[in-house]
Amino acid sequence: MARTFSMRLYAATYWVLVAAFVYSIILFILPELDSPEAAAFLPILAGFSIAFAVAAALATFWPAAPARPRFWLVALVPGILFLLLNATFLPYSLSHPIDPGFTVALPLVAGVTVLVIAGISAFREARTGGIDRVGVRGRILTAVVWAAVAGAIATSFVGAAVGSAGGGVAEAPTTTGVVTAENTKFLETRLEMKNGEVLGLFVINRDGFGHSFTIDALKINIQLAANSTTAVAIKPTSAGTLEFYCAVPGHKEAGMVGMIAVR
Ligand SMILES: [Cu+2]
Repeated sequence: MARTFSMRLYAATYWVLVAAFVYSIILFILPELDSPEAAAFLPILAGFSIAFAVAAALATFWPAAPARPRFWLVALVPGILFLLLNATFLPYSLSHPIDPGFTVALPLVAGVTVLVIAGISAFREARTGGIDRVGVRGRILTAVVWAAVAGAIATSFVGAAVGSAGGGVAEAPTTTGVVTAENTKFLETRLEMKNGEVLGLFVINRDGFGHSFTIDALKINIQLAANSTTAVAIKPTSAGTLEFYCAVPGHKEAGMVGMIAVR
């Protein structure tokens, strides 16, 4: 029995996900192995990469696969499982295209969605003797979906290269300071300034992944691209303490939080 369009789409999508995983391991995990967070994530990501590769290989090469309806559903499990495991991080990554996580999160969500649709279609086709159910419209729709995903990823690369600004005030600093993000921690956690001053802060991100520099009280929320330096001008509205932190889920708890004492 020949493979239908859904079955070939299913196999191709799994290969794309394997490629995205290998990409993220090489780019985000291997350079950061000295951080416990990255080291803990490596076996999980490697394990899922292998499971995805096995599913992709069976969907591509196993001669009996087109005649086994249940295979197409069972092989969905690793994809859906990985999506569920990352459910808490995905909204942040998807809404922050400047974050390198976006380059992984978008193909992951789009890929698993396509997998589920193609898997159900392949299941029905395998049950009914391998008759191709996807017409020209379905194929055009598939091409449009993948073109949109590719376009969004390309845009995020351009955005990351251009860097991001925003937040802070458009005034010349009267004093300066530095905050460094390294291994998902802010190295400087106590800064001081006088009320009425404008603090010109250089925020250095030494990590190979994105962070944010966020001060809720001043409505400052700046995305820090991987290995970048971002300048922000801070003008407090009153004396007191300003909390700054990274808004990426889990990072504040990991140590990305500090205070600016305004006297
Ligand atoms: Cu962070």
